[in-house]
Formats: sequence, structure tokens, C-alpha cells
Amino acid sequence: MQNFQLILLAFSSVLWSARQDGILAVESKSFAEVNRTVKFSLTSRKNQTGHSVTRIIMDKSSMELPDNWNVDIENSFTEFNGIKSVQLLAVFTVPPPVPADYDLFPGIGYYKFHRELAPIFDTASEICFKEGGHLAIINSLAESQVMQLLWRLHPENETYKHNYAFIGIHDRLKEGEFTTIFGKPLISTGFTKWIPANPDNYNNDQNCGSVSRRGLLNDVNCGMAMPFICEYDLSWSQ
Ligand SMILES: [Ca+2]
Ligand SMILES: [Ca+2]
Repeated sequence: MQNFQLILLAFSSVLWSARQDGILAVESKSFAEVNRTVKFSLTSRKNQTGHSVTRIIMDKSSMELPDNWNVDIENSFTEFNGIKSVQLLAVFTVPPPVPADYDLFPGIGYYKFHRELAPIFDTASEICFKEGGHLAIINSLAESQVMQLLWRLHPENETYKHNYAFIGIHDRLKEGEFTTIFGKPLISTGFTKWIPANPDNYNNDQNCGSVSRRGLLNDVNCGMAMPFICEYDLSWSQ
């Protein structure tokens, strides 16, 4: 979900540089997006074997982050006019909180069935992102069964467009090659069961994915108003 994190999750980067002989400068763009700040102290010295050792202390208490935050730090060294510098780039990734109105299916995920029709696929996708989730992606038979269960809770509509709900797959980049909204091939999801004779690209104009009442995939027109199902990844809450 790497690409996805950049789009969906709150993230920020802190960039600072220091000369090897001590703290020189801290340049930070810290959590501007979520209006938080984080404190760092940084010291650098040479050890007995001549290695440069940089010690970074982050004051996490000032961040009020959940336990599932993640930080990746990359470092590089440069030397210019005899002055050695170390550059550190820290990227914090913090999942959005679980949306309050998503239902938990233990071991599978959190979901919300939007019974109101999204006018187009992109609107459905945007609504899920705004909620902190994404259009559902089916990764197993068990998850397909969750889709069926969600449908059973909404039995009142039986017209064609009420028998399919947008989910997060499409073949808009190359006809017939379905990928998830995060750019991964459909095959990598682990679930590729379509309704009979599909995907059929009906009318040469079906490039978005949906799930049927029976939990199977169907390609549908991206511009058709349909219900949709959002998901919040279980892994984000762990
Ligand atoms: Ca198609
Ligand atoms: Ca179809």
C-alpha cells in the first residue's frame, strides 16, 4: 500500500542536517498537515574506530500519535570543502483513525456499505478516501462473503444498478487488465471470481469494478450511479 499511503494517510517529513561535530541546524516541516509538532535533538560524534555516529532523540510525547505510527529514516553523507555533513530524511506515516460508522468483521476488515448512489466511480472513491478508507478490495473468499452479507442488509432495491456496488478495481489504463485503485494487478488481490461471462466490457464501455449481491466481480460503466462499499484495512488498526 505504499503509493496509497502517500495519497491517503497523514504523513509528514522532517529534514535536517548536521555537521559531524555537533548539532548545527534543524530544518523542519513537521506535521504541518495535521498541525502537530515534534521535537528532536541530534548529536553527532566520531567513535573510537572513526565511524560517525549520529544519535537522534525524538520526543514522541509531543506528537500524541497512536501506537501504529511508523517512521522511515534515510540517511546520506556528503563532503564539501572538507566539511562532512549527514542528511537525514524522516517520513512519518500515521494511519487515519478507524471511521466510527464502519463495521468490523473480525480478521477481515472494517466496511461501510453506502446505499446512496454515487453518481460515478470516482465520486465513490473520493468519499471513501475522505472517510479514511478506500473503495473495498476483495482479497479472499471470506471477504467476498462479507460483501454478500453487506448486500443482505440492503435487500430493498432490486433494479440492475442496485445489484452491483462499486469496489476498488478498474481497467481504465488498459482494456481487460484489471488493477486495484492502488495500481496492483487484480491477480495479486487473491480474489478473481467474476459473475458468469464477465468481464465483458459491455458496450465497449465497462471499465470500473463492482461486486454483485453474491460477492462476485462485474465490470460496469464508471459513470453509472451505483451504491459502493468502502473498506478500512484491518492492518492499519493493529
Ligand atoms: Ca473494460
Ligand atoms: Ca460487465
